[in-house]
Amino acid sequence: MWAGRTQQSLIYRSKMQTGVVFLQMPVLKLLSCNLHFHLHILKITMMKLMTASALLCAMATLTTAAGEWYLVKKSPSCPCGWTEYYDQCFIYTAKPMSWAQAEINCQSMNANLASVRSLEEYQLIQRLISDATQQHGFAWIGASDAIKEKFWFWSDGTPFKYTNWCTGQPDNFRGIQNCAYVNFSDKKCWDDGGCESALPSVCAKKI
Ligand SMILES: [Ca+2]
Ligand SMILES: [Ca+2]
Repeated sequence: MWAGRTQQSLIYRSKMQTGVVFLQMPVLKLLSCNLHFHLHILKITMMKLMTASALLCAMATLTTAAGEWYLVKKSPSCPCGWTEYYDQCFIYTAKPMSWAQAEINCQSMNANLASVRSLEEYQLIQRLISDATQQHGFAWIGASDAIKEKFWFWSDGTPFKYTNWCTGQPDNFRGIQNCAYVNFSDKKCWDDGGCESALPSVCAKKI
C-alpha cells in the first residue's frame, strides 16, 4: 500500500523482498547507517519510473500524479562503521590487544582478524588504519604460526597464499614470534611479532 504523499510520509513500495524500495527524499535523509541500509539511489521522474517498472517486471505500474521519486536498491551491506570491500566488511579497532584478544574481539562481532588475499586488500587495510589514525601504525591481522612454526594460517580459514612480509620476515625472532602485524618498517610490510604484544587490529567478515 502507498501511504499518503506528504513530505513527512514514509512512502515505500512493499518490494523489500526483492531489495527494491521507492522512497521520497525526506525519507532518504532519515535513513542512517543505524538501519544498516546501503543505498544505491537513482533519481527518477515519473516517466522514467514507468520504464523502470517495466524493467522490474514484478513491479506494479504507478498511476499516481507526477513528482520526483527515488528508486532505492537495498543491497547486502556492512553494519554501521564497517567498510565494504567486494564481499567483505572491514573494521579497525584502535584499542591495543594481544593477538588472541583481538581475534576474540573480532569473533564477538561475527568476524575474524582480517585475512589478506591480495595487494588491493592489504592497501584497503592500510587505508582503514591511516583514515582512523592519520598514521601508518601497526595492527594485527589474522595470520599466525602459533600452532606449528613456519605453518602460517589465517584465523578465518582462508588459504594462506598472498603475503607481504618485509625482507627477512617472518624471522621468529628469539623463537617467540607467531603472529603477523602490518605496517612494519619504512616499507610498511608485514612482520611476525610476539602474540602477547598489545596492538590495534583489523577485523573482517564476509557479507
Ligand atoms: Ca613463528
Ligand atoms: Ca619478526
